[in-house]
Amino acid sequence: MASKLEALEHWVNEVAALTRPARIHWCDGSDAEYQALVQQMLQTGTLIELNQQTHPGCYLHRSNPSDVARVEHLTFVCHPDEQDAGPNNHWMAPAEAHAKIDALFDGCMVGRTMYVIPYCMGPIDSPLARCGVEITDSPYVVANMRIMTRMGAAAQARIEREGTFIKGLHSTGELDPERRFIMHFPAELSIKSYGSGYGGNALLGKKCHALRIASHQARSEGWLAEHMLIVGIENPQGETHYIAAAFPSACGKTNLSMLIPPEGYLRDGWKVWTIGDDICWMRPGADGRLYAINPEAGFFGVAPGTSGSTNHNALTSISHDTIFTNVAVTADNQPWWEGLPGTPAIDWQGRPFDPANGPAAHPNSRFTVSAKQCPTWSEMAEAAQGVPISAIVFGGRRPSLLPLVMEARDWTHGVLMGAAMGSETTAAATGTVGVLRRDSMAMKPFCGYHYGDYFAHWLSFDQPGAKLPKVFHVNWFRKGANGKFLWPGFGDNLRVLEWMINRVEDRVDGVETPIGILPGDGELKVDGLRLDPAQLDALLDVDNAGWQAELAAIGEYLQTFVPHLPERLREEQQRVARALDAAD
Ligand code: GTP
Ligand code: SPV
Ligand code: MN
Repeated sequence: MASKLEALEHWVNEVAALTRPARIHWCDGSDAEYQALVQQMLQTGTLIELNQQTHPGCYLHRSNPSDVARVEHLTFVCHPDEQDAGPNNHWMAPAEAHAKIDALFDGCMVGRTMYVIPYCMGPIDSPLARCGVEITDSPYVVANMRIMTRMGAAAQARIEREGTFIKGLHSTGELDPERRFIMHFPAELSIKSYGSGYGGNALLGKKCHALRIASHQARSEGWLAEHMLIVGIENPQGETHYIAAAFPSACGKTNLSMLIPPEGYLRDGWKVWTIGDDICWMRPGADGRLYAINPEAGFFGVAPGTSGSTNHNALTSISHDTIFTNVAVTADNQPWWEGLPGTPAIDWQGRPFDPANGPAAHPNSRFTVSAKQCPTWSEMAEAAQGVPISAIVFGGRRPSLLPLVMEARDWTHGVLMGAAMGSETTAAATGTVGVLRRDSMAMKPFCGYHYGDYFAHWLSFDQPGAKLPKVFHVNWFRKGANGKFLWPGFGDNLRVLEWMINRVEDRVDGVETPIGILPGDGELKVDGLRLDPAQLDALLDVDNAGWQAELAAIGEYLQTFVPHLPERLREEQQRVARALDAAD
């Protein structure tokens, strides 16, 4: 009988014939392989050694200055049916896309090594996990994939058993922005990425596979592939609730997933357990609850703003065996970014630091680190069946209007809250920063199919026997008249999570408003916080006129997904709009 690896071998040969590498290396995922790659990259200058006394096993990579973030305008979903991709994606016909990108791949690996990376997204023995193989000519990608996924022999063995895998082909090419494409072929279960070596453009297991292709598969198979962190909150009684939260890129997922409880909470015995910081795959279990896994094995986290006071757990995680990308360095060769003490000597481009050149670290500079290095990493991240989700949280950067927290009255209202999400753009993608845009479920750059169908898929989980999580919306970023954030954020966000858990457990009532249920008087624990009562009022204020305008804008936005927009969502938007009018 032909080996199930035959399909893989056949594809590798096909790619080699097109790209013509000098040699082919099949990655086994071993420590020795990783060390050899690091040594090779140190020799070629792809990696720079950082201070090994203070940061053992830590290295710096400086990417091409034109290649520092995801490129949404060059990212395509190439489904045979243009309608399937929806207005939320750039679309190209598959034949045209293949022709365009294969012309770039033609001979692109001459003189280079072609790496074959078998990987598994999710615990290797999990029925929710899925495998893929990335072919790349970038040793930096191999090293990052080793940290970010379960990569190597075990994944290859699962592929050999199952015979199915996502095909991802990547080359850094010439790093020419004019010769750069990130293409997805959901009907062929394949990805082709050319001309970028950066994060979500190049580590194909992450956004390309685990979100764009996986969301497509999830729709037809009855599960959800989401841009969400997963965190466990253990109360002093030892009960743990798992929460999944979708915030757009650079809006606080990594921070919330490993938060450190405020002092009083620590004293009382609250604990935080990190399952994932970016991606969540979930499906209904036999008991009707949603069960979630983190398909990743590492964190590709935003460096700037990460400090001992904001995210001590991240700082501890990245004190050793970490790859830094586009950060600055100090005079004694330690990694540095805005928010850390000390001063930068060399900026992210390798120039002596000069404030006239902008920030020392690139605003989208990142660290790549194994999740196991996080002090709050949970063994449950390896659980094959995943963890049961008690609450789903949506949120974004909203300087005004959106309250600190609100709860959806039911699943349909929750789906509307997710669909209506808006956030100011960040440095995680190229383009203008700080403009408000709709980013439904934080999936605007990542949903691999029509948003209208995606909303319908979300609604479809509301079935007899389903024990769905409660849905909430948060906003850590509301500003006061002085332009400063009203809410301290970070560790203190646990106060908001506690209120959610109290709602899940039916221990507090909340207050009904037209936009949802808000914390009632005294329900949000703010003791020990320097927050004057007016500030708390401002955080929880519901501005009726502002919300009427918001609902009208949401209505217009939803209209862009007609005829795929589910009628139930349209009716829900109208229900909330009417409730606001009645309260006027
Ligand atoms: P991606 O990896 O791009 O998906 O981002 P993310 O959602 O994981 O965002 P991350 O946690 O890395 O936070 C991004 C930025 O927001 C950092 O500079 C943080 O310091 C800042 N941030 C995170 N949480 C809070 C918060 O509660 N309040 C405030 N004011 N800033 C926050
Ligand atoms: C994001 O932009 O949401 C990230 C970074 O998590 S990247 O891997 O580049 O997508
Ligand atoms: Mn992300």
